[in-house]
Amino acid sequence: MKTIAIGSFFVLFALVASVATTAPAAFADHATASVSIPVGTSVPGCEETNECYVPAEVTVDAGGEVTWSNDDTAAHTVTSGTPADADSVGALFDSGLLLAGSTYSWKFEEVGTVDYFCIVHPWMQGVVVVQEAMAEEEEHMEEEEHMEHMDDEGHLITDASATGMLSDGTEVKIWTSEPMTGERMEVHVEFVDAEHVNHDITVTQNGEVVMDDTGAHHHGGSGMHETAPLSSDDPVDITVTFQGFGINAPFDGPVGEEVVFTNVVPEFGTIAMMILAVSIISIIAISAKTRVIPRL
Ligand SMILES: [Cu+2]
Repeated sequence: MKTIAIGSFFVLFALVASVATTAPAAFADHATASVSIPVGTSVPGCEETNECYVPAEVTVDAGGEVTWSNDDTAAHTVTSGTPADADSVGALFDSGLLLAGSTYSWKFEEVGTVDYFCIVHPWMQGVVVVQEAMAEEEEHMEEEEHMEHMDDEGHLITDASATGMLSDGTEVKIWTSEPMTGERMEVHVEFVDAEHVNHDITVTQNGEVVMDDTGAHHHGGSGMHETAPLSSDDPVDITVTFQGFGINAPFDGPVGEEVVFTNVVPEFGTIAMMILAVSIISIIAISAKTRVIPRL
Protein backbone atom coordinates (compact mmCIF):
# COMPACT_ATOMS: atom_id res chain seq x y z
CA MET A 1 0.00 0.00 0.00
CA LYS A 2 2.69 2.35 0.97
CA THR A 3 4.56 1.76 -2.26
CA ILE A 4 1.46 2.47 -4.28
CA ALA A 5 0.83 5.67 -2.42
CA ILE A 6 4.35 6.87 -3.01
CA GLY A 7 4.19 5.72 -6.62
CA SER A 8 1.04 7.62 -7.43
CA PHE A 9 2.32 10.66 -5.65
CA PHE A 10 5.35 10.49 -7.87
CA VAL A 11 3.27 10.16 -11.04
CA LEU A 12 1.13 13.08 -9.98
CA PHE A 13 4.18 15.11 -9.22
CA ALA A 14 5.81 14.24 -12.52
CA LEU A 15 2.64 15.21 -14.33
CA VAL A 16 2.38 18.54 -12.60
CA ALA A 17 6.05 19.19 -13.14
CA SER A 18 5.92 18.37 -16.84
CA VAL A 19 2.89 20.57 -17.37
CA ALA A 20 4.69 23.33 -15.57
CA THR A 21 7.87 23.00 -17.60
CA THR A 22 6.27 22.64 -21.02
CA ALA A 23 3.76 25.47 -20.65
CA PRO A 24 4.88 27.83 -23.39
CA ALA A 25 6.26 30.84 -21.65
CA ALA A 26 5.95 33.41 -24.45
CA PHE A 27 9.36 32.94 -25.97
CA ALA A 28 9.32 36.18 -27.88
CA ASP A 29 7.81 38.33 -25.25
CA HIS A 30 7.28 41.88 -26.41
CA ALA A 31 4.15 42.38 -24.38
CA THR A 32 5.97 44.44 -21.79
CA ALA A 33 9.22 46.30 -21.34
CA SER A 34 10.84 47.95 -18.35
CA VAL A 35 12.93 51.09 -18.27
CA SER A 36 14.91 52.39 -15.35
CA ILE A 37 15.72 56.01 -14.59
CA PRO A 38 19.10 55.56 -12.93
CA VAL A 39 20.70 57.54 -10.14
CA GLY A 40 22.45 60.76 -11.15
CA THR A 41 20.42 61.60 -14.23
CA SER A 42 19.33 64.97 -12.82
CA VAL A 43 22.72 66.38 -13.76
CA PRO A 44 23.83 66.32 -17.40
CA GLY A 45 26.24 63.57 -18.43
CA CYS A 46 24.05 60.50 -18.84
CA GLU A 47 23.19 61.61 -22.39
CA GLU A 48 26.81 61.11 -23.41
CA THR A 49 26.45 57.37 -23.05
CA ASN A 50 22.71 57.34 -23.74
CA GLU A 51 21.98 56.11 -20.24
CA CYS A 52 19.45 58.64 -18.96
CA TYR A 53 16.77 56.02 -19.44
CA VAL A 54 18.05 52.43 -19.33
CA PRO A 55 17.68 50.98 -21.83
CA ALA A 56 17.30 54.15 -23.90
CA GLU A 57 15.41 52.18 -26.54
CA VAL A 58 12.88 49.43 -25.92
CA THR A 59 10.64 47.48 -28.26
CA VAL A 60 7.08 46.37 -27.52
CA ASP A 61 4.31 44.86 -29.57
CA ALA A 62 1.32 47.05 -30.37
CA GLY A 63 -0.86 46.81 -27.27
CA GLY A 64 2.22 46.28 -25.11
CA GLU A 65 3.02 48.20 -21.99
CA VAL A 66 6.19 49.95 -20.92
CA THR A 67 6.87 50.59 -17.26
CA TRP A 68 9.36 53.20 -16.13
CA SER A 69 10.74 53.13 -12.62
CA ASN A 70 12.40 56.15 -11.12
CA ASP A 71 15.43 54.65 -9.41
CA ASP A 72 16.98 58.08 -8.90
CA THR A 73 16.70 60.23 -5.80
CA ALA A 74 15.35 63.17 -7.81
CA ALA A 75 11.93 63.54 -9.44
CA HIS A 76 11.67 63.09 -13.22
CA THR A 77 9.02 62.89 -15.90
CA VAL A 78 8.39 60.53 -18.77
CA THR A 79 6.82 62.74 -21.41
CA SER A 80 6.21 61.86 -25.04
CA GLY A 81 7.72 64.09 -27.71
CA THR A 82 11.03 65.94 -27.99
CA PRO A 83 12.09 69.19 -26.30
CA ALA A 84 12.73 70.72 -29.75
CA ASP A 85 9.16 70.29 -30.96
CA ALA A 86 6.76 72.10 -28.62
CA ASP A 87 3.65 70.63 -30.25
CA SER A 88 4.85 67.10 -29.62
CA VAL A 89 5.37 67.53 -25.89
CA GLY A 90 2.97 65.33 -23.95
CA ALA A 91 0.84 64.73 -27.05
CA LEU A 92 0.65 61.00 -26.36
CA PHE A 93 1.47 60.62 -22.68
CA ASP A 94 2.91 62.48 -19.73
CA SER A 95 3.69 60.91 -16.40
CA GLY A 96 3.74 64.21 -14.54
CA LEU A 97 6.38 64.46 -11.81
CA LEU A 98 7.51 60.95 -10.99
CA LEU A 99 8.87 60.97 -7.47
CA ALA A 100 11.87 58.90 -6.43
CA GLY A 101 10.98 55.24 -6.20
CA SER A 102 7.72 55.46 -8.14
CA THR A 103 6.73 53.92 -11.45
CA TYR A 104 4.69 54.91 -14.47
CA SER A 105 3.24 52.71 -17.20
CA TRP A 106 1.85 53.43 -20.62
CA LYS A 107 0.22 51.10 -23.12
CA PHE A 108 1.28 51.64 -26.74
CA GLU A 109 -1.49 50.88 -29.23
CA GLU A 110 -0.07 52.12 -32.52
CA VAL A 111 2.89 50.80 -34.47
CA GLY A 112 5.68 53.36 -34.80
CA THR A 113 8.51 55.08 -32.98
CA VAL A 114 7.74 57.23 -29.98
CA ASP A 115 10.29 59.68 -28.58
CA TYR A 116 10.04 60.74 -24.99
CA PHE A 117 12.06 62.84 -22.56
CA CYS A 118 12.12 64.39 -19.10
CA ILE A 119 10.61 67.88 -18.90
CA VAL A 120 12.73 68.74 -15.86
CA HIS A 121 15.98 67.48 -17.37
CA PRO A 122 15.55 67.68 -21.15
CA TRP A 123 18.88 65.96 -21.85
CA MET A 124 17.15 62.79 -20.70
CA GLN A 125 15.72 61.20 -23.84
CA GLY A 126 14.49 57.77 -24.80
CA VAL A 127 12.67 55.89 -27.54
CA VAL A 128 9.93 53.27 -27.61
CA VAL A 129 9.64 51.23 -30.80
CA VAL A 130 6.17 49.77 -31.19
CA GLN A 131 6.05 46.86 -33.59
CA GLU A 132 3.30 44.74 -35.10
CA ALA A 133 2.35 42.00 -32.68
CA MET A 134 4.07 38.87 -33.92
CA ALA A 135 1.88 36.56 -35.94
CA GLU A 136 1.13 33.32 -34.13
CA GLU A 137 2.88 31.28 -36.81
CA GLU A 138 6.11 33.12 -36.34
CA GLU A 139 5.86 32.60 -32.65
CA HIS A 140 5.48 28.88 -33.20
CA MET A 141 8.56 28.90 -35.36
CA GLU A 142 10.51 30.61 -32.65
CA GLU A 143 9.25 28.05 -30.23
CA GLU A 144 10.43 25.22 -32.46
CA GLU A 145 13.75 26.88 -32.92
CA HIS A 146 13.99 27.04 -29.19
CA MET A 147 13.04 23.39 -28.83
CA GLU A 148 15.84 22.39 -31.20
CA HIS A 149 18.21 22.77 -28.32
CA MET A 150 16.46 20.05 -26.39
CA ASP A 151 15.07 16.59 -26.94
CA ASP A 152 11.59 15.49 -25.84
CA GLU A 153 12.69 15.16 -22.28
CA GLY A 154 14.22 18.59 -22.20
CA HIS A 155 17.82 17.42 -22.29
CA LEU A 156 20.27 19.53 -24.17
CA ILE A 157 21.24 18.25 -27.57
CA THR A 158 23.21 21.20 -28.82
CA ASP A 159 26.53 22.20 -27.36
CA ALA A 160 26.16 23.62 -23.92
CA SER A 161 27.23 27.20 -23.37
CA ALA A 162 29.20 26.00 -20.41
CA THR A 163 29.69 22.94 -18.26
CA GLY A 164 30.55 22.55 -14.60
CA MET A 165 30.56 19.74 -12.09
CA LEU A 166 29.45 19.08 -8.55
CA SER A 167 31.85 17.36 -6.17
CA ASP A 168 29.90 14.10 -6.56
CA GLY A 169 30.72 14.08 -10.27
CA THR A 170 27.34 15.27 -11.51
CA GLU A 171 27.84 17.40 -14.59
CA VAL A 172 25.98 20.67 -14.72
CA LYS A 173 25.40 22.04 -18.21
CA ILE A 174 23.85 25.32 -19.16
CA TRP A 175 22.66 26.66 -22.47
CA THR A 176 21.57 30.25 -22.89
CA SER A 177 20.11 32.38 -25.61
CA GLU A 178 21.98 35.52 -26.57
CA PRO A 179 21.67 38.42 -24.13
CA MET A 180 19.82 41.21 -25.94
CA THR A 181 18.67 44.59 -24.68
CA GLY A 182 14.98 44.60 -23.84
CA GLU A 183 14.71 40.83 -24.28
CA ARG A 184 14.37 38.02 -21.82
CA MET A 185 17.20 35.54 -21.89
CA GLU A 186 16.55 31.81 -21.70
CA VAL A 187 18.74 29.72 -19.47
CA HIS A 188 18.47 25.94 -19.64
CA VAL A 189 20.06 24.00 -16.86
CA GLU A 190 20.75 20.30 -17.02
CA PHE A 191 22.08 18.05 -14.31
CA VAL A 192 23.29 15.23 -16.52
CA ASP A 193 21.81 11.77 -15.76
CA ALA A 194 20.18 13.10 -12.62
CA GLU A 195 16.59 13.09 -11.48
CA HIS A 196 14.64 15.16 -9.01
CA VAL A 197 17.12 17.93 -8.83
CA ASN A 198 16.47 20.87 -6.56
CA HIS A 199 18.43 24.02 -7.15
CA ASP A 200 18.48 27.78 -7.01
CA ILE A 201 19.67 29.88 -9.92
CA THR A 202 20.72 33.49 -10.05
CA VAL A 203 21.67 35.48 -13.13
CA THR A 204 23.35 38.86 -12.97
CA GLN A 205 24.31 41.27 -15.71
CA ASN A 206 26.75 44.05 -14.87
CA GLY A 207 26.05 43.37 -11.22
CA GLU A 208 22.30 43.70 -11.62
CA VAL A 209 20.18 40.68 -10.69
CA VAL A 210 18.05 39.77 -13.71
CA MET A 211 16.86 36.42 -12.43
CA ASP A 212 16.60 34.89 -8.99
CA ASP A 213 14.76 31.58 -8.93
CA THR A 214 14.93 29.70 -5.69
CA GLY A 215 13.57 26.25 -4.99
CA ALA A 216 13.44 25.08 -8.61
CA HIS A 217 12.75 21.37 -8.97
CA HIS A 218 13.45 19.52 -12.20
CA HIS A 219 12.14 15.98 -12.11
CA GLY A 220 14.02 15.03 -15.26
CA GLY A 221 17.17 16.82 -14.19
CA SER A 222 16.76 19.74 -16.57
CA GLY A 223 14.64 22.79 -17.00
CA MET A 224 14.30 26.22 -18.52
CA HIS A 225 14.48 29.53 -16.74
CA GLU A 226 13.91 33.03 -18.06
CA THR A 227 15.44 36.31 -16.97
CA ALA A 228 13.69 39.64 -16.72
CA PRO A 229 14.09 41.78 -19.86
CA LEU A 230 17.77 42.72 -20.02
CA SER A 231 19.05 46.26 -20.02
CA SER A 232 22.10 45.51 -22.16
CA ASP A 233 23.70 43.02 -24.55
CA ASP A 234 26.55 42.34 -22.15
CA PRO A 235 27.44 38.83 -21.02
CA VAL A 236 25.89 37.51 -17.83
CA ASP A 237 27.08 35.62 -14.78
CA ILE A 238 25.08 32.57 -13.74
CA THR A 239 25.20 30.93 -10.34
CA VAL A 240 23.55 27.56 -9.89
CA THR A 241 23.25 26.50 -6.26
CA PHE A 242 22.59 22.79 -5.88
CA GLN A 243 19.94 22.06 -3.24
CA GLY A 244 19.90 18.29 -3.34
CA PHE A 245 18.34 15.31 -5.05
CA GLY A 246 14.90 14.10 -4.02
CA ILE A 247 11.26 15.01 -3.71
CA ASN A 248 10.96 15.30 0.03
CA ALA A 249 13.53 16.75 2.42
CA PRO A 250 16.07 15.81 3.60
CA PHE A 251 17.67 15.83 0.17
CA ASP A 252 20.74 13.91 -0.94
CA GLY A 253 23.94 15.07 -2.52
CA PRO A 254 26.33 17.93 -2.02
CA VAL A 255 23.68 20.42 -0.98
CA GLY A 256 24.83 24.02 -1.02
CA GLU A 257 27.48 23.67 -3.70
CA GLU A 258 27.58 26.45 -6.20
CA VAL A 259 28.55 26.24 -9.83
CA VAL A 260 29.37 29.68 -11.11
CA PHE A 261 29.50 30.47 -14.79
CA THR A 262 30.98 33.88 -15.38
CA ASN A 263 31.00 35.93 -18.51
CA VAL A 264 28.61 33.67 -20.39
CA VAL A 265 28.66 34.65 -24.07
CA PRO A 266 26.71 32.08 -26.06
CA GLU A 267 27.88 33.16 -29.50
CA PHE A 268 31.40 32.19 -28.59
CA GLY A 269 30.25 28.69 -27.87
CA THR A 270 31.85 27.22 -24.84
CA ILE A 271 33.04 28.21 -21.47
CA ALA A 272 34.59 31.52 -20.81
CA MET A 273 35.47 30.56 -17.32
CA MET A 274 34.18 28.25 -14.68
CA ILE A 275 34.70 28.25 -10.99
CA LEU A 276 33.52 25.62 -8.60
CA ALA A 277 32.89 26.94 -5.18
CA VAL A 278 32.21 24.37 -2.54
CA SER A 279 30.33 25.61 0.47
CA ILE A 280 30.98 24.54 4.02
CA ILE A 281 27.77 22.51 4.13
CA SER A 282 29.07 20.12 1.55
CA ILE A 283 32.25 19.04 3.23
CA ILE A 284 30.70 15.63 3.46
CA ALA A 285 33.57 13.75 1.92
CA ILE A 286 32.27 12.24 -1.26
CA SER A 287 34.88 11.09 -3.69
CA ALA A 288 34.68 12.93 -6.95
CA LYS A 289 33.80 9.75 -8.80
CA THR A 290 30.92 8.64 -6.60
CA ARG A 291 27.59 8.79 -8.33
CA VAL A 292 24.79 9.84 -6.10
CA ILE A 293 21.76 7.67 -6.73
CA PRO A 294 18.73 9.89 -6.55
CA ARG A 295 16.36 8.67 -3.89
CA LEU A 296 12.64 8.82 -4.57
CU1 LIG B 1 14.54 64.09 -15.16
